[in-house]
Amino acid sequence: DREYALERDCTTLSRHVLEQLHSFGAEAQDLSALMNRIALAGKLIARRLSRAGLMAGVLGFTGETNVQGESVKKMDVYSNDVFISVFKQSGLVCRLASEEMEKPYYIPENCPIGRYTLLYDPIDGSSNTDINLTLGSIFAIRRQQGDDVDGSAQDLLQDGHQQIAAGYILYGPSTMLVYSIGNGVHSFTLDPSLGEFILTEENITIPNHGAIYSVNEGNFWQWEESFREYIRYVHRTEGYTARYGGAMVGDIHRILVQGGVFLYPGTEQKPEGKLRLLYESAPLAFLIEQAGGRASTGSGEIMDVVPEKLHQRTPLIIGSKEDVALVESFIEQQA
Ligand code: AHM
Ligand code: MG
Repeated sequence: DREYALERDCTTLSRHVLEQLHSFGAEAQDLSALMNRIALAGKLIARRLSRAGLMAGVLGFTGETNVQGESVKKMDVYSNDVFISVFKQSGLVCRLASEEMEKPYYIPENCPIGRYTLLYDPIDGSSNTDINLTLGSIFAIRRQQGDDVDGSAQDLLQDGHQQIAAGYILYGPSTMLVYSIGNGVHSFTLDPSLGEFILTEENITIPNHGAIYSVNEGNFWQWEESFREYIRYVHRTEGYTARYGGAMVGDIHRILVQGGVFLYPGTEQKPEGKLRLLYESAPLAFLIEQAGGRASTGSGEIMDVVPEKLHQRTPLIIGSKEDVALVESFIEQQA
């Protein structure tokens, strides 16, 4: 037996996506092209991040405030632009909606044929940007519904079941891409020397329970009592451990692999919490459910929430089935 690992090296993301697409019929080529472009965006962002500390003008703030009221970083802008650039002249995506743009960005030359919308958070965990820590990008693909004649994107205001693909790119010690097109969850690691994402694990399943709870406990006194009760339970019960990295792509990746629960509850000042439904919570919910986990708002499934506006926020409890159910049981007790 030769031990080149050639078989593994050749299991690239693009080959894998093609193999997954049997049930998509005429759309298969489109989806494979979409995933390839998302991968290219991930490579461009990863390349810039890996040299950020060596180059002038990459790190720090732009001085602007985005639609969320958050200070914008140069990497947020760059990464937002990367996704737009890779989808220009693709003929695939007529519009992109992101955390950094108040309204969707239209690519008019794609619109006659581009049947998809890309929803994305270009840099998840922005506070980690300037200190060389884990970051992510989150994405989801939806079919264009209707004509959106007035450009208000009303047709995007639908539940998470309308997503046809979702995933994230994790910028850690290595760059990983994790995706689902409704047929399991699969992870890939970027081999920088090949410029290819190579299969790491196919059909990932999240454990039904895990030791990790991941939440910003600095908000403890701003939560509803039910969340305080849950945290008190975790503190006095053996077998729990806290992990919170400031970028939920990293925290949720850990939970996908090891089990546990990530929470971002509502606070007094922000009853809906911080995280946005369409390009943060819903894509991650799609992915985690595909891996056998759950995602809840505390009163229902994330996947069932129909937003009223593009940048709508929602509380998020996501991870292993049993751990999500345990948090919910504390909410029910207080109700
Ligand atoms: P961002 O996309 O603007 O970076 O916000 C999302 C991030 C999550 O990745 C992370 O879990 C959370 O915000 C951290 O917020 P906080 O500092 O309030 O705990
Ligand atoms: Mg984000």
